[in-house]
Amino acid sequence: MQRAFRTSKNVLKADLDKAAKSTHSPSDNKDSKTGKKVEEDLVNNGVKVSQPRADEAHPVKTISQQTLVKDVDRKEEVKLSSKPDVNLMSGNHSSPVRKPGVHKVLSLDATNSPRDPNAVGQFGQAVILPGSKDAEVMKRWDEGHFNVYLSDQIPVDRAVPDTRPESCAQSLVHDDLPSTTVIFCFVDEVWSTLLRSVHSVLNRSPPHLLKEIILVDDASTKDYLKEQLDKYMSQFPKVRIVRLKERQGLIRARLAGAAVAKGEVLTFLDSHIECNVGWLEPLLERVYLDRKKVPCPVIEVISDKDMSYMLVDNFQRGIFKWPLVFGWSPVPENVIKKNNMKDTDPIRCPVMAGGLFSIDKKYFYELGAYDPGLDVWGGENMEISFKIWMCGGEIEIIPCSRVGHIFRGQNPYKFPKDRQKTVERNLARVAEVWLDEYKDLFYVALQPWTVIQPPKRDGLEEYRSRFLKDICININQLVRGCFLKEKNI
Ligand SMILES: [Mn+2]
Repeated sequence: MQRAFRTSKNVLKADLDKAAKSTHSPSDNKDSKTGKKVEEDLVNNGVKVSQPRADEAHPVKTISQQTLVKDVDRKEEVKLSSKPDVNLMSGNHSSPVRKPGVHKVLSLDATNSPRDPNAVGQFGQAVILPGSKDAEVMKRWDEGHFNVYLSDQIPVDRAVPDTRPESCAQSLVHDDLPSTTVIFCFVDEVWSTLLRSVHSVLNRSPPHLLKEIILVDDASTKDYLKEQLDKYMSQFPKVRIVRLKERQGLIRARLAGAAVAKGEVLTFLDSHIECNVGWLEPLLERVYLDRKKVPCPVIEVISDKDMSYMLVDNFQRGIFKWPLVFGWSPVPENVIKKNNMKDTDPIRCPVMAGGLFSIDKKYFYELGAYDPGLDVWGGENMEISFKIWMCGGEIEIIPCSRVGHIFRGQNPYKFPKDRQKTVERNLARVAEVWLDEYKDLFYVALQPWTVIQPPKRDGLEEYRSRFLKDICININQLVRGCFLKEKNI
């Protein structure tokens, strides 16, 4: 499956040549990720690749809103979980033996008050604003680099279409799944999208599995994110706010959230998302089956213009191209046929997009969490992905877990230092620490783009050896292992 990894020296050489010829645009000023653009990329290249972003979209599937609304109306029978069976053994055997039961995944969608079916954007429908609102829309666009004016009109707990493959609602999960802490990190997030993110988790997660929601405020400057947010969130006992005194960037903000998390599993989410029904249990089920599995939901698209909730193609996996550029690639047709893959089966991925995933908390720390030498944002998804695969884990996309995400044309906030340099420096560090001789592929591919100095090696070896020593293999062993498995040797 891991075609992004290569094995022999010949292939290495071919990749170096290819990488040297390829060009990479340093520009990140792409238009917002409309489905059309993504599909064109796929047609042209087979693989969609862009600047490294932790929050890339799957290719969008075009579907009429009518179909979506029909899906929303479909009533799901919700069965409440029965308590796990506990058999107390008789005689001298005093320890209880748990016989885990299973239940149909809970398709919960609670609200505090009845939903208004006529509300703006209800059911994830596209909203076309009259032309007279254009000036207002443009005025507020830069607050979040999406249609903030429209977002503010949409209920914070709107319904979205249930976009899961048909049989997901029938799938079984264990009664005794681990609990999770959901961590949102944000800086100057738009009020309505932050609230919608939090409500979607509160409304659509089984309460016994949601230990808490931690909001990490990475030194926001907006007034409404201070007292007003404290007051609003105080009505939800499960929501806690952690304030960072100085801007730390996404990577260290996540570490701050993880440090105080009480759940057995950490679930990282972006702060401009909407979780779909039944999103959580399928993720926790994978961790329950193997604590080293790192499941990611399918990332669906909330339009930055009309705020509609859009379906994405199935069978997409996260890959990277040199120089460690994240992208999506469809699982080849023959692989789907050969493995008799269903649209509900987990899809193993070499790397994750990075914005949304669950991970066993203990395993996260066994992996050394994120390399603290990484700065602000960028490259952390590559770092954690390599460590997961080298250290006994697996990254999976879970088609029965779906989360909508607003894809913005650009980051609405500033990097403390130069954005491109920060990301490249992070990627170079990841290559230096983990990729051994494969790091040459990174530097060769980078050359047409920019010239950077490799980071000083001080401390890098120590960082790696701390984790590699006991539980991890190196990149060569990983590549060889994947190759041999694929060839059934
Ligand atoms: Mn995002």
